[in-house]
Amino acid sequence: MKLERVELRRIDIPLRTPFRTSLGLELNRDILLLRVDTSEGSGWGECVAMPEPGYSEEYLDGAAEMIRRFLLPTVAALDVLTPARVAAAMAVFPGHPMAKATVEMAVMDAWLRARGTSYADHLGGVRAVVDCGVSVGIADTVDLLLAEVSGYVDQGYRRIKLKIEPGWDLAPVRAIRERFPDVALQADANAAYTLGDARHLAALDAFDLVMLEQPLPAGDLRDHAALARMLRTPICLDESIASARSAAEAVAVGACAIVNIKAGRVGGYLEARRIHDVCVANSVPVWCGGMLETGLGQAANVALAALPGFTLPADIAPSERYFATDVTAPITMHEGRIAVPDGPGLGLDPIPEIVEGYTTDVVTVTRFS
Ligand code: NPG
Repeated sequence: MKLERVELRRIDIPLRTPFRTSLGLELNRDILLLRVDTSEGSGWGECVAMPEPGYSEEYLDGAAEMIRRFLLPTVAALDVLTPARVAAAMAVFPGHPMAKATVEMAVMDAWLRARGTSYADHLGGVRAVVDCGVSVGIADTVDLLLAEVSGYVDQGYRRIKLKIEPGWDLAPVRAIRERFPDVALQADANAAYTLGDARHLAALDAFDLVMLEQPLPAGDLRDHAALARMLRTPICLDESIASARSAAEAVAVGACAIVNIKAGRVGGYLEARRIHDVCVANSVPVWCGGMLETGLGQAANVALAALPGFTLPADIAPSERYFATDVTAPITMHEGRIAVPDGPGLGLDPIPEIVEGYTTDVVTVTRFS
């Protein structure tokens, strides 16, 4: 399989509900979709970088530039394209995991479609359905949050995750726990605290959380380990885990008891699977994170979440949670679960007219060097 033509397509697809995190990001979804045409057919990738750096140093224009100038020429120079070879070739460049994951995702889709194999089968999925959790952004008031979360509980989500930050933590968590004593509840700080906040964060222990996600900055493994010793609530890491190697280190130093796996954060689905394997070997439960993806990214995430070590509900929700009209046939949830696609590749196709309607820019590349 050889690379023949690539399309970098920017779409502007409004989110139905504004999503605010401790990063101060009010996100509208300006998204980069990558279409690769190869000698054996086409595939799609989706870049999870946001328009601005914040969650990590990557941002959308930078990722697009990285893909176009450096990753595509490297991949096009390969005589035989396989997902593993593509990932290995891109590894000569340090960093840029979201850019790399986009290219790997598209090549893997094309390669699997040509072989009639689904993403889930290729990655080693064992489940036909995955449990959905919902991630709830910071609200203006606790009453508004209660109303929003009530809706999600009624829709059947199997876990609620609340975004927290200094000034928006104990009160919203307490209110949700009092109203919904039995719901599986967790909090995500997106690195908004320091170890000096340990006593304050320990007050979350009263609310029986499944986990506290990424309380401290990404590089602070030692501080996370110290915090973990002071809290009963299990610590989960997201931003800190960049690779299977860093997952092994975080677990070894006691920085986390649970790992959030996002392919975009770690450079692709193959590295995501290796993190899963390291965690399973260490009896550390994992779950699949989300970055407000369209149906394309969600399809790949659902496939990943079908692996055996993904024992906690994912940040994976039906299309209607995110967009009035998704770029694929809508992903639907039944009794808090989403079915793992079983068609070749991603198992879902972008709908051309819908994608066209959202498109703000297309760059086509046919000569790679
Ligand atoms: O995809 O349902 C979803 C959203 C999950 O909360 C979510 N993502 O920190 O994990 C995160 C967060 C995020 C989204 C962070 C967008 C940055 C940008």
